[in-house]
Amino acid sequence: MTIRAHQKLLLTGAAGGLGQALRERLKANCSVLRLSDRVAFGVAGAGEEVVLADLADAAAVDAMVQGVQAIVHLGGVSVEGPFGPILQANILGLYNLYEAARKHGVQRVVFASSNHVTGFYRQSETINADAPARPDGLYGVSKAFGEDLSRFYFDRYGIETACVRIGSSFPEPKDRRMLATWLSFDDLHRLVTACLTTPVLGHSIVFGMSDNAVTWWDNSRARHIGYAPQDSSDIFREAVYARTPAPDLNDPAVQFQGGGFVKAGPFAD
Ligand code: NAI
Ligand code: 15L
Repeated sequence: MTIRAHQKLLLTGAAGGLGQALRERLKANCSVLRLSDRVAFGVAGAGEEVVLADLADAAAVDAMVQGVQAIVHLGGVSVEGPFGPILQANILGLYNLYEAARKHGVQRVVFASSNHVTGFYRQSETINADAPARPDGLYGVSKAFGEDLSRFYFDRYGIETACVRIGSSFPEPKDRRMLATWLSFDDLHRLVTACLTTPVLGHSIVFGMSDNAVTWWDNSRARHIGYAPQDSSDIFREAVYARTPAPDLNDPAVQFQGGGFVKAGPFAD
């Protein structure tokens, strides 16, 4: 059940894949949904506001954040690549976001972190939120920075954050690895709703996954969030096995949780 816990909620990265998936779903969570991205993505509908902002532009981010009670932060570079854009969007941009949140009294943030914070754990390991970060690239490092930055803003200023280490959130799992990492769009919304509405969030790390039979992640440290996934990748297993080759166990992309990200790059800036 979705609770309309906030008057005005900000969704960044609204033009992206997950932003589009959450746009309609999040309207049930608030009276007004403010949507933001740096690229144009259409006009505001009923109950919506649209604010274009580049996360690297502190003044634009300040205006984007003013007047909201909570933020679902999806904006930023979402894959491994050259460091320049990652630095601007995921590091400087996140600092700008938390500074604006501090100035404007935002109480809670749901931060789209990533499984690539821990991508260099092996697929034969099960880890929980206490496992030290082992980023599998500069993108993963930027998300680890976001987890640390948000912890600082909680310890110092009391802004609560859920760092959601999203696995693979797409309409369906695309390959065998995603049978373990898949997060359905409806479960993503359930998880974001739980993060927005649990009474005491503090600073929490939660793995964003559906109820998949094979998993590398243990969410027992996040029980206080109250996330109960209702979907599973298991219904896709047979079809995924039929259309994909048997894995090469010597391939780092098969050995490590981060999959292909562990061997991506280096990229020229
Ligand atoms: P996406 O790449 O489709 O969307 C990201 C959005 O951020 C884009 O619309 C882009 O224009 C915007 N953006 C990029 N740089 C920006 C900047 N400097 N200023 C303002 N906006 C900027 O990514 P997707 O799949 O929707 O993911 C959303 C978030 O979730 C990302 O932060 C990503 O790292 C995270 N995530 C997603 C996963 C997935 O399976 N889809 C898995 C793990 C994490
Ligand atoms: C991510 O962090 C990316 O944003 C997404 O595009 C997927 O590649 C996902 O991880 C994944 O690991 O499958």
